[in-house]
Amino acid sequence: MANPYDLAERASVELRAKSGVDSYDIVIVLGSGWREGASALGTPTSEISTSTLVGFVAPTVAGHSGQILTLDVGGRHVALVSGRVHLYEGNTASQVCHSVRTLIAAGATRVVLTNACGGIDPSKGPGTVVVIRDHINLTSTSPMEGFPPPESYGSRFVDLTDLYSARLRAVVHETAPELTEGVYAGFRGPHYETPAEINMARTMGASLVGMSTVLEAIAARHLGAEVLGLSLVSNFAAGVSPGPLNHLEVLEAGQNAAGSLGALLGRLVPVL
Ligand code: 8IG
Repeated sequence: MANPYDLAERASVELRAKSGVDSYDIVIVLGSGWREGASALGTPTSEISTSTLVGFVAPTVAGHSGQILTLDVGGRHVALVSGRVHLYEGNTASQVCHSVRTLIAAGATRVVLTNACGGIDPSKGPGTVVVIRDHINLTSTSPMEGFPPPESYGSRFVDLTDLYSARLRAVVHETAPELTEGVYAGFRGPHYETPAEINMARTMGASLVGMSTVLEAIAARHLGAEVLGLSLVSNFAAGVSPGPLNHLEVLEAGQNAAGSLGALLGRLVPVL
């Protein structure tokens, strides 16, 4: 097993050489549903396949290689990561966090994690975007398990009291006052939850459930970045609405929301 911090450092050197951008400002990890809308941010100055960078594993979604798109948005150097990888694909926590660590090593100080998720709160139905206020990590793992971080990267331990940056959340609420906040429960998946598990998550204070984001958020905070989490509710979680979950509905919610997600990112990026 390679040291994940060294791997990210090496990948960042490769990325900067290929993109010609010496220091990034913002990285946006695109969850399902968010990729289509992201074209609203402008035309990329480079598109790099993650298969050409050290340490990246390929997403298992058929026909999609991972990509890092570089864009200039109002003078900010922005990286869009498409083709996120998950624990449920058989990856380690370090592999899941490699893109975030690589972009932070390449200078990014703000990390925007987007996802599609299930909604526990009946007032936040499919199509609603929610700002993540906090999370509950139910994956039973941590991206910081294993190798101790290099000394320059700070402690082996990290305080998560302000994991989802209060500053960035305030900026979002100023720019997009229609958005509410919620607590995201991160499960391993890939099965959806039982109604009893959704009851558990609700009782614990969660209003959103998903299979991504929590590990990347921890890894980013550990490396000193500010974290913003944006969830697109794509379905009601198990037991919240009477019927079963339908994967087609999930995909449809993403397609229907694409335009508004892109517009939202376009408003937010210049002020983050
Ligand atoms: I989209 O209902 C989407 N992702 N765990 N539960 C979990 N992940 C999800 C769900 C859901 N919907």
